[in-house]
Amino acid sequence: MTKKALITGITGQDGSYLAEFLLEKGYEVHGVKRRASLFNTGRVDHIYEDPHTDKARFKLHYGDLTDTSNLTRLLRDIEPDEVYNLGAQSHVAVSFEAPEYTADVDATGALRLLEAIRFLGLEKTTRFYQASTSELYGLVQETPQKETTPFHPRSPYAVAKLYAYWITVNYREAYGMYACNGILFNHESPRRGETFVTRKITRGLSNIALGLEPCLFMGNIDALRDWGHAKDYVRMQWMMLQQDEPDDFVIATGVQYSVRDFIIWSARHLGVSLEFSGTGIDEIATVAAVEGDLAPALKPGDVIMRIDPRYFRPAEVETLLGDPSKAKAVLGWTPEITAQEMCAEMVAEDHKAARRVALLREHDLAVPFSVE
Ligand code: NDP
Ligand code: GDR
Repeated sequence: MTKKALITGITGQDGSYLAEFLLEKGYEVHGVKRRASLFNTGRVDHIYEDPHTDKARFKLHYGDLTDTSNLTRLLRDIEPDEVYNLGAQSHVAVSFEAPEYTADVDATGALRLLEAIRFLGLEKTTRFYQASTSELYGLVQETPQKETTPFHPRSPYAVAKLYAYWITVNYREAYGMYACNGILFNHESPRRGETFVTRKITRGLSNIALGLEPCLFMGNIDALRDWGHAKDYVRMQWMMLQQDEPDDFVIATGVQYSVRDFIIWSARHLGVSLEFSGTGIDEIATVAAVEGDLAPALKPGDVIMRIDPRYFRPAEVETLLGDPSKAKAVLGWTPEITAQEMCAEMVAEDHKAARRVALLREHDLAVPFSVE
């Protein structure tokens, strides 16, 4: 029998990799996409299948985590074997601007799905994955962080995700549901949203290297993160739903770097070495040397990074470092792609995209281009 999966957040970074992964495993994959005034399926267009053929195994449905009747109807019609709840207002800084919406989607959204599964009598047949997060640890109580480390969330996003974490545990305990939390540390890829720090850096520096942008404006570059690759992490999301008993797992690499490190690597992949000077909000990064031909717009002495306090958060998560021992011992999972390899891949992709824009401009062909 073909297994059926329902993915919320299928148009996002993880949703797109997970959909690819499950299709390769032979699943019929259903995804929830939001109505938007512009196309928002860019990350999954390459796996789109014509719904007019009987054979299509990839199906998109309009929906929203704030809409109970929509979610209930989808679950009733699809009767999925596995539900992956990846949909979220996932930006920590934005959650301070839109806290109530973030709670509605990220906290109550998880409850809506769990309750719909139960209401429809699917609680013994449908397995549920909740996209939990290292942001739960926030003000860290123990390093490295593992499944037993106490939580101390530091943003409306993290507080909403704390509710989602516990309601998942609660439905497992109360109704015997196969429901799991993956406590995932930061994971990135060339498909990462443009306003998360890694992608902002790889995209911004690629644009600067080609003269499309003057300077990168950053927030707290001393923040420390445990960065993995999204491809490695979606594999683990699936593995978590294939066990005999449901459980919660930390997914991380166990290695930590600073945002400043990520800036240095990204510049290096463009043949640019940097010098940092100044402190606090006066810190800047200046080009020390340029090698090769990837950064024709740059020369020694150019300032390509400044601090803009606009990007500081009302409460910051300064440091995160995960201990993935349990995932390794129980599931045999280890990440295959290092943070440095991932950075190289992201820079290569963003530099390619920047070259396309530069070329079109050179020939006086206007293209839509936005800078954040
Ligand atoms: P993205 O921001 O790339 O994707 C989020 C997805 O959720 C998008 O498909 C988005 O749709 C969708 N979405 C947003 N609001 C709603 C809503 N109201 N109803 C339905 N869908 C909605 O996130 P990632 O792929 O990076 O992350 C996936 C999940 O994992 C998220 O829940 C995130 O919080 C969590 N997580 C991510 C980590 C990471 O480092 N990437 C680490 C730990 C947890 P649209 O495309 O229309 O905006
Ligand atoms: P995070 O990711 O908040 O950890 O949440 P993000 O990449 O946004 O920030 C990481 C760290 O970098 C610092 N930072 C900046 N961040 C952004 N976005 N822009 C900047 O200019 C900037 N300068 C410095 C931040 O302050 C922070 O310390 C991500 C999301 O994917 C969540 O959904 C997920 O749950 C967690 O990772 C684990």
